[in-house]
Amino acid sequence: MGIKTVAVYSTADKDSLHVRFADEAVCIGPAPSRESYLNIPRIIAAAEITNADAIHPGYGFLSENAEFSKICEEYNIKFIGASPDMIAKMGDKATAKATMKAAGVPTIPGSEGLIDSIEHGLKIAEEIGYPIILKATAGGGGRGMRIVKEPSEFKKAWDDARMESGAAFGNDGLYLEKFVEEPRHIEIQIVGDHTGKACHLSERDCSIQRRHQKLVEETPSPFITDELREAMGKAAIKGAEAIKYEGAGTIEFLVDKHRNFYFMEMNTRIQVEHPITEEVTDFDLIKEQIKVAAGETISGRNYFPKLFAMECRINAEDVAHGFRPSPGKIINLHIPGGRGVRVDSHVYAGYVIPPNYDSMIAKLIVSGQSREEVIVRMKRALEEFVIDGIKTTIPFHIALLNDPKFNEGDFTTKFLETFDFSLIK
Ligand code: MV4
Repeated sequence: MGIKTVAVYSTADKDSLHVRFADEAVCIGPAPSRESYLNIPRIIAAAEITNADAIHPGYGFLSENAEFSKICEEYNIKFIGASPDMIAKMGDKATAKATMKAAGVPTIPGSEGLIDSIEHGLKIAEEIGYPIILKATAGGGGRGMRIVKEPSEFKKAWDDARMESGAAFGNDGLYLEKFVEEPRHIEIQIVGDHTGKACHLSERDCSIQRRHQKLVEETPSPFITDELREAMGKAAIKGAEAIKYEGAGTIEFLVDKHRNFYFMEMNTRIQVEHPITEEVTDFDLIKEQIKVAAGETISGRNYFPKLFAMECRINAEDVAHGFRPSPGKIINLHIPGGRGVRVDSHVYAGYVIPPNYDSMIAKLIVSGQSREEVIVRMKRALEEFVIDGIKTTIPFHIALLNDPKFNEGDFTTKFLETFDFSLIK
């Protein structure tokens, strides 16, 4: 777009590629994120001294922080993301669910808002039937959640979930819903503009997760029919337009084995897995975010892609030892390429992966004409990918892509719970 860029970085990231490639770079503090990437005054100061018009927050750290969005507003720096009110409303999961339900988006049967006592919770659980799940309203990513199979387990689950969410989020509010067994995690990418119009870019299947960390995402979902895609797309747009959502966002759904779908959460940021949607739609989602932030309107049409794409997250982790982090120096690096192969990364040969942050070091994104083509192309790319000096999730991905059930597209969010990791080097 011809826009000049300023990178901010902590001392731990001084050698990262984004720092080298940006037009300017400002160090905002030491490795601990509280003192750098989460330190709002330092980031605002970096924007002010470089005369930045806007801040793109990426997908971690302050990307869904209402306070940061508000402070950017106050300092006349355009936050390329959701408004403070939107972040707050969707960040409170019980409020988000009630908002979507009121808009006519299907939600999982459960409490109307928060539960105020064990007796109250037991009564609702009795009505909807066990198993149920208790969820932290401030949660997300699986923290502060407890499954309750029968009334005798309720009190302990309630106490544990309250304690955990209070400690983790400073908010111990819980809501309750029917527990959906063996669901799929399927999310719809949406983009909205300032006129209140939203469109969708179809779905991503993110069911391949381990401990709430996504490892592989793909589009289209092998489980989704054309009719279901249309219904989920319509529901996502209805939800987005009801809240006048502006920018790129994701509506996450749980899909049960009967292909009923239910709103789960909304992400008010660009996500790690957005490139698979880009590969099948030809949208540059970051460019869309910038255009919408600059006040442009969207085309308004919905996308039902004919192409297929998959992303494997390459993490610096030792799969054979429970995916434990494996930071250190990359001695030798070969990045795969060719038609339909995209690698998004900040690393290079000689780079030292710091132990301070998330262990994702690259995204390998493959596209093609069919799911079968994507899988063979992905296997070829994974085998060509050389990252010497550290352990990575590449051997896991190769094993997964050789799994018959995965090849059939027969998997739910529980798939990796029974996956045999023992043969992976
Ligand atoms: C659920 C569920 C089953 N039933 N809600 C996990 C993270 C949070 N975003 C919501 N999660 C779940 N909510 C009901 N009513 C199962 C999960 C869940 C899950 C969801 C998506 C992807 C992976 C998951 C792994 C375990 C549990």
